[in-house]
Amino acid sequence: MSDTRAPLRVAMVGYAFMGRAHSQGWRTAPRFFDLPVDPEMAVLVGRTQSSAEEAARTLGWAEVSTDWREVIERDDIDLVDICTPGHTHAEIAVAALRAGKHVLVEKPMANTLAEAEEMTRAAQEAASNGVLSMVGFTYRRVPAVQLARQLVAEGRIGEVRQVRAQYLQDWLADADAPLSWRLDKEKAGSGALGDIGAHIVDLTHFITGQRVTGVAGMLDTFVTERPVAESFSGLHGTGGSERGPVTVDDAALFLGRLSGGAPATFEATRYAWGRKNAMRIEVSGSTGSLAFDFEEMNVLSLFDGTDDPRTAGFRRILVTEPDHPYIEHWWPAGHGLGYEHGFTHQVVDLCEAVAAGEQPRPSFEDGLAVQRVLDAVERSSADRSVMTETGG
Ligand code: SOE
Repeated sequence: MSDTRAPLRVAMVGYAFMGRAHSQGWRTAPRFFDLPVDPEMAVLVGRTQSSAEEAARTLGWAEVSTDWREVIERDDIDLVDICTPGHTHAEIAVAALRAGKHVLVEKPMANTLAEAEEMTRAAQEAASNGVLSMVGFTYRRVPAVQLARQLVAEGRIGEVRQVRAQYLQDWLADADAPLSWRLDKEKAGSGALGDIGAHIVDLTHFITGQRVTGVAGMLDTFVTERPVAESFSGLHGTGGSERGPVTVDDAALFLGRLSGGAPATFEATRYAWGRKNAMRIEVSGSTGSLAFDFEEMNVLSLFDGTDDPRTAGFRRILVTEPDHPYIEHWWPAGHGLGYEHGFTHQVVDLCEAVAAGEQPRPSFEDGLAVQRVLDAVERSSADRSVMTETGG
């Protein structure tokens, strides 16, 4: 039977860690979900022809190019997926939107607030011509996170009183872990703040349905020089004797106030020995609490404060039932999902939005809301006056 669905011809720029994760999403989504469009992994764009060709072969892209400007002008491309370091996001995204291509951009959407504002303006203009855009905050697409949002919206924990959000990793805890673009302010914009702090800000916005309206922040850099990388892949590499400067924060801690009035605490660090990808959020409400930790990503914990105190306790919900978000398309209950599934769900949701001509979320406006928080944390940290001296 012939496929009557419209093709969605994708060009992806970048093919390192995030590019591999996005490729997995594009390949897998049509195999497990009944998509309303037919995504085609058309062109992979990289800086070097031979490396791009090798990546395209491994990841399953039909063609390669070393010129994103030429690719975004092509009539046979519908969507541009941007998986490059942050300093290139704004230029590629704005140009692609103006060329009439839908855009998916990795988080954080930009390196600066000004870039994020420019991107949002371009997205709003493009939307009036039916051109859509989305930011890749993939953790929104973890089933347990979706369930948390549903339960908060249904009032299962009452009014949101407090949020505790942490993102703890340890891939930089070793002072000899080598430099990469993620440690270079020119390329990454910021360190733990934008790389992983952005995720917990977005998650707080998503789960509570509220925005962070004010912050008091502290940024710290513990290791100011590191070995220059001789080889690097994903988050790890080897360095030689030459050392270079680290120009971003290693840890970002901040207090926030949510639009509904609740206080929130945030901690993003790549220095928490033993914590590999502990993205945690706990929301305490007026009648109960919810807790999530990505290191146990198939679980959501719910405490109902109205339960009989003799038997009350955190209920450990295994979010693998067919009734849970996205799960009916996967494995039988208890078989569980992993990191890559968020990227597949992202493709599913994006394809559905494109087919319906509806704004996908997180929109560039949602990404801008996160960027405003990151920017405010940087300003707050630079302004030491937010610290009240103890005299001790
Ligand atoms: C590195 O800290 C990183 O790869 C982030 O950049 C990703 O967004 C996160 O999903 C995993 O950790």
